[in-house]
Amino acid sequence: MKNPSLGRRLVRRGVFCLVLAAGSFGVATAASTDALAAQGEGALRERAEREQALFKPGRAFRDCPECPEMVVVPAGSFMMGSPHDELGRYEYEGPRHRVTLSKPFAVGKYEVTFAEWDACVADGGCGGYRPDDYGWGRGRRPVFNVNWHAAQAYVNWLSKKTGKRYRLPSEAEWEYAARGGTRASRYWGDDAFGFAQCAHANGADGTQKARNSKIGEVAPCRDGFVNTAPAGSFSANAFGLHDVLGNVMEWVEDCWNERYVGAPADGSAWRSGDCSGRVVRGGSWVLKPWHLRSAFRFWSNAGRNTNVGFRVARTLAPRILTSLPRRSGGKIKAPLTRGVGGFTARRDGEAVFPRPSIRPLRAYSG
Ligand SMILES: [Ca+2]
Ligand SMILES: [Ca+2]
Repeated sequence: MKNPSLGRRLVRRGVFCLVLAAGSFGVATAASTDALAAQGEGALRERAEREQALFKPGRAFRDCPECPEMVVVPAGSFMMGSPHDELGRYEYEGPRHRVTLSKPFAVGKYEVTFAEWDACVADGGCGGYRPDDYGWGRGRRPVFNVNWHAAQAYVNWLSKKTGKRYRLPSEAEWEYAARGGTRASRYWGDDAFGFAQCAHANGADGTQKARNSKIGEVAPCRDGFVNTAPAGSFSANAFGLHDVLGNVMEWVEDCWNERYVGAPADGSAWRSGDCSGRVVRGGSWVLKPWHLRSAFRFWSNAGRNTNVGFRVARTLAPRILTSLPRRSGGKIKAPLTRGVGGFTARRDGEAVFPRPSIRPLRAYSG
């Protein structure tokens, strides 16, 4: 990376090998009858109601049997980064700044597991790559040995499979989701020395120390896991998300920047900076208590290692509706859709509607 002093600082702080070696909108032309018009309107309203129900904050859902379970996170505003007096903070967690997410979005309830990854491979996705679990177990353990590009392959597979817009969370979305509305350094409070950590997150702990007395400082408790833990072994935060802190660090979309100066304030990913390194968040099973904080951030390059996995995010397209199908030339043009609402999502997360006959209605309240 471009900043060797940063690496040295981290090594001094004990991050050790965190070098982290790593629709077809077919438009049907229906008969011009009032009955069909009413039918079209009713179908659209029904779809809108389904979307509305789906987007209720806190709701968990799954887009396919093999897909990760998702949770709807509400729109909101928060202060990103750590305050100067937060114990264990790094300079690159500042300056603290306000970020406003104007729309709800969905994020994985858990880190992506080996079982979920293997389903991608079995379905012909993920480049056929089968990451080594080092004998720790697959199943519900979080996948690791996946670099940022591999994570992209997974979300692309999910998007293709479901027709939904799956992606990595932006760094801002990740921190907002991890905080779950809290301002403390961790979602369970300001637990600077990790006394309460073992009930909430899998980090370096007494269990690990018992196995290897040479490791340095650990949380003064036992969480029961020497390395990774099956997803959901620890408590959820207020948004219903598990393992945001600890277990494996999580890739986000953003390029690395040493400071938040110039960072997006709208929750979007920061796609400029040093893009040879991508941001990882949350600390891991091997990291010290001061790394398991909502504001802690670091980067990794294209390497693979046991520290880093990911969780997915999903754009929730705006609720549709409501202009009725427009009559045109004595015809009613009604969309035949593959997905709810009949829109696709662009890369920037905006919905794209197939025809001007339906206008998106920004139904979110910030
Ligand atoms: Ca542990
Ligand atoms: Ca994690």
